[in-house]
Amino acid sequence: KGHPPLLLWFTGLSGSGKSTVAGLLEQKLHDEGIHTALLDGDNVRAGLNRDLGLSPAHRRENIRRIGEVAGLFLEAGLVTLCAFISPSRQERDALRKTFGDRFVEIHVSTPLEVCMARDPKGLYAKAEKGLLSGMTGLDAPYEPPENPDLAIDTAPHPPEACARLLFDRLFPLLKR
Ligand code: GGZ
Repeated sequence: KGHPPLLLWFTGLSGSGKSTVAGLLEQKLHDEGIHTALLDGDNVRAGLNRDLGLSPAHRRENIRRIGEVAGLFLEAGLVTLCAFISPSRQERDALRKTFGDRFVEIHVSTPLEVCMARDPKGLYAKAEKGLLSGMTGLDAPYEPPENPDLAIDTAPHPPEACARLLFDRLFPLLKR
């Protein structure tokens, strides 16, 4: 009985749909009796990491701390979903090194133009007006994964369909 702990790591641009799809996937896993935890910008940057901004050093520290928390959740046996831009390949590769086969990298590969059109928080518009600097994808780097375990573009499909697709790929890994 039970299932192996996994770290489902969502990486992608702001507005790519990471949190939305991760949240829907979590519900589906939960419906199958799988114990989960979800970490994303909304619950981590408001509390644990509220002292951190968006400079390269702070983004690194953000991801480092999240990796530590994820490690504790894995030890507790949870399937842990993390949804952060995590723009740096080096940091994501470090997570893979730490967690080995338990680390599942999911690239939410929605194109920048689509993210910019969505612009749910108005950040891209602000950045284009010169009111915000260091916006990922514009004047701050995003390094896409070279070999993600899974990739999903949320432009052509609604979030629910994206979550279903990921669920169908991931659920077999959880049966032992
Ligand atoms: C990127 C920014 C920026 C800049 C504020 N660049 O999509 P959101 O709004 O809701 O989530 C983003 C969040 C960045 O959080 P992460 O912890 O995922 O980033 S990282 O992994 O790089 O540490 C975005 C908002 O903050 N935001 N300014 N300049 N996103």
